[in-house]
Amino acid sequence: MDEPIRVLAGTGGVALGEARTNHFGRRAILLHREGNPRELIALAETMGIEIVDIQHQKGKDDPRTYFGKGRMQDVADEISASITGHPYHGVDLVLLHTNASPRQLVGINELVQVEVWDRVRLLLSLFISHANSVEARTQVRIAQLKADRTVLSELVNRQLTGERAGFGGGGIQAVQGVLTTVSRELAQLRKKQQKQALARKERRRQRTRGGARTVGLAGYTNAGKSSLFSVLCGKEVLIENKLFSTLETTIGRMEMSPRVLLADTIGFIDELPSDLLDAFHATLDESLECDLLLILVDSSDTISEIERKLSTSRREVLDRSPDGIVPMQVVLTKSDRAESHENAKQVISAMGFSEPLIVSSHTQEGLDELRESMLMSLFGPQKTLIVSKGEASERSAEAYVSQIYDAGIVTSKAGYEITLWCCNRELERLIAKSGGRISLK
Ligand SMILES: Nc1nc2c(ncn2[C@@H]2O[C@H](COP(=O)(O)OP(=O)(O)OP(=O)(O)O)[C@@H](O)[C@H]2O)c(=O)[nH]1
Ligand SMILES: [Mg+2]
Repeated sequence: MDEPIRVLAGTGGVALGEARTNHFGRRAILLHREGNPRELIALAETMGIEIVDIQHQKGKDDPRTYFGKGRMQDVADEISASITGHPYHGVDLVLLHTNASPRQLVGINELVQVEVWDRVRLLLSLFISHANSVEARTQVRIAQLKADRTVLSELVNRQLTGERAGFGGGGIQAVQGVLTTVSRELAQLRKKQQKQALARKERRRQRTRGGARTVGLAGYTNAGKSSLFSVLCGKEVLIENKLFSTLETTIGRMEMSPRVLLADTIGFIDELPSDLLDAFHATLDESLECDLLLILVDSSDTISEIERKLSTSRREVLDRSPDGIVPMQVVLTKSDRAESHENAKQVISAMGFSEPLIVSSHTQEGLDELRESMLMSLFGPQKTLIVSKGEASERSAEAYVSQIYDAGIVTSKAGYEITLWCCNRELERLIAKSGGRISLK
């Protein structure tokens, strides 16, 4: 494949140097108008970016420069005049607490002359630095190129309307050339993504052929999905106190219940443009197309955060489940960090969910109840089967016992009485094929 094109969405141009993937230690100023910028600050901190100043302006967005032009010029002057010792010294990034239009990104960049990221560009850069598998990189690159294309089109537009002088030596042709290359790379990446999605589908078909059931773990980013996955499956996955540590789906078998598959996946976040989330649809679908969906909520969050994050998770799940709704169960995680769960329970029930389960992956509190509730939802109540000894000439009872072990999850055995979790269809098949040797107690 050709050398990847160096475009930095939001800089208002084609970046000539190395495309950066590590932003640790960068200094930024944050501009915001409405809403609470806390989540944006957490995203920047996750990447090791230091926010040296937060500026606020009331009122409506300026369609060209987000802040009013005069105020933005003041910001630009301060950045360019800053000397050693000034808080703005070394600032090479302006963050906007909004999903900005390409026009605003380019307009601000022209004034401040440093990189400009809105929420989408910040998330993209975060995804790029966390993508460490071929599939995640393909997904993120698609999202990045789509975002870059809008900025490039804005540049072409400005040059055509005479708002901006030609870019670099090549002027408009250079930018149009890059646009063509971006479109070509996007087409190649989409093909690659389709192949990856097909391979995922095939793997899923093979896994579930033997009657395995899948439980998806969904929830806001940092809710504790990977931690729960790891403790239930005994399989190591990346767990970090960072937003978007996980970018793709990992499947594991639940310990002691190999017929239950768990799917850990990328988390949700508010106001993620659907274009961006669409880039992850193959990986997300793998965990959302399941028999039971656990929606994880961090119980150590404030009540209003719990409500906001749960409603975002629900909306994203429903938007992505056009073929009908999978049973959902809310799970309050990190119970060791919350003093009381009563208010959280009330909010969750007011949102129409059934009583949440409460767990801690760290102390293991509530895990047995969670496993039991998952099995109940997947297979219905446990059943007890009796294997008759039969005549001496007949097949040994042990052979039937072993068939029962293959068909479900056995929880106890007393002589030839066996109690297990097993779906009704499988149970009926087992009994019908046993010629009267297996019966329900
Ligand atoms: N105290 C406590 N911390 C927990 C628990 N479960 C998870 N954490 C912490 O919460 C942070 C996020 O956990 P992850 O399991 O990576 O969360 P995630 O939902 O997979 O996050 P992303 O993949 O980034 O969306 C980590 O620092 C975990 O150690 C828990 O039961 N108790
Ligand atoms: Mg994770």
